[in-house]
Amino acid sequence: MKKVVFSGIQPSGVIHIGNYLGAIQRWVRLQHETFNYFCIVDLHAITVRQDPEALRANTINLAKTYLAAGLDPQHCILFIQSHVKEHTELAWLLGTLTYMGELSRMTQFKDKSGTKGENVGVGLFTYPTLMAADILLYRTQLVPVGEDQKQHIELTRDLAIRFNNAFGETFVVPEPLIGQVGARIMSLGDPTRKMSKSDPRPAHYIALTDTPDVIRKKINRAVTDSGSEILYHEEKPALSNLLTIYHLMSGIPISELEERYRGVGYAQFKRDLADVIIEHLRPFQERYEGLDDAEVIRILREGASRARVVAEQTVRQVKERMGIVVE
Ligand code: ATP
Ligand code: LTN
Repeated sequence: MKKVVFSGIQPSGVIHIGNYLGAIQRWVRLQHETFNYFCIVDLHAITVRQDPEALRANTINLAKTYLAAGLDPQHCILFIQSHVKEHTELAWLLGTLTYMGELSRMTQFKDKSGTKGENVGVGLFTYPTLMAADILLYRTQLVPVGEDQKQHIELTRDLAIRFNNAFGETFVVPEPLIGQVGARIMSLGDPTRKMSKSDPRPAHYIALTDTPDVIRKKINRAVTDSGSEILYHEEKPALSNLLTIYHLMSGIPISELEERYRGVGYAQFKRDLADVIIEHLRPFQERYEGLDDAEVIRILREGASRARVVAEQTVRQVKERMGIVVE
């Protein structure tokens, strides 16, 4: 039996190489060995204010990104979270078992609520119960994500165990699947912060749809560390990040890259890195441009109808176990 995989990305902006290297590229490699659900989590995206037109466009573009990156609808159920209403329903049911203390400790909540004080949206706070619902609806065993999501998966596990203890064995307890390298690609402008879609400074990330010119400019302006050696080292966070990107886009081991660029200046290194990224993204960009909206929407509808069958069963079982009279 193939293991069940679930993962998702928010349509909250343009997809960058951090999302790709930390998540999508790994999903593509995994898809033939597992049974997969890859979701566009629009209900998570609206926990931060979205412009409606932009949200609509980002949702379709994210679906195109999944397809152009190589996710195959023959092997993956691709769908939009809001198309399967059981996600919100299970989120409510799980919310009744979640502690305020647990949610207050979530790093992402602390980061995103920042300076908003009393005016922070409730959705940002309960975000992890919706994510737990996403995962638990499908009897998911593996959740391939970047490092930043580890804490949310820990909470999902705790909720599954808590529910099972209270109401009887119902949920599968999922495991995170986080890469050794690339699980945390850093911002090009500040190597102490992760590359993020909602960063208002586009120069800090490389979008998968950036043109070769833009990629060259962004890499050229990427911050570096003091000194001139090109080494992967904790005291060189900027260079370590650029070497990681180079390695994952070219397949060349980091040690070999260090060797190759010994005594060579940053300028040459950056030129080569930009070329590697441009070449790696070229086939992706060609496929992306060739995708037809109507066909993409058809794939998403079909995905939702397949996902719904499983989601409905899970919610029914959960309600029965909790003593809710089902229709
Ligand atoms: P936002 O800025 O809107 O919060 P994001 O860029 O952090 O968005 P998400 O939609 O939250 O992206 O994440 C989608 C997937 O990409 C998740 O699996 C997440 O762990 C992964 N991911 C996000 N940023 C990075 C990064 N910098 N490096 C590696 N993986 C990442
Ligand atoms: N919170 C995740 C996106 C997400 C997700 C999920 C990832 C929502 N539901 C379920 C894996 C499994 C993020 O990347 N910000």
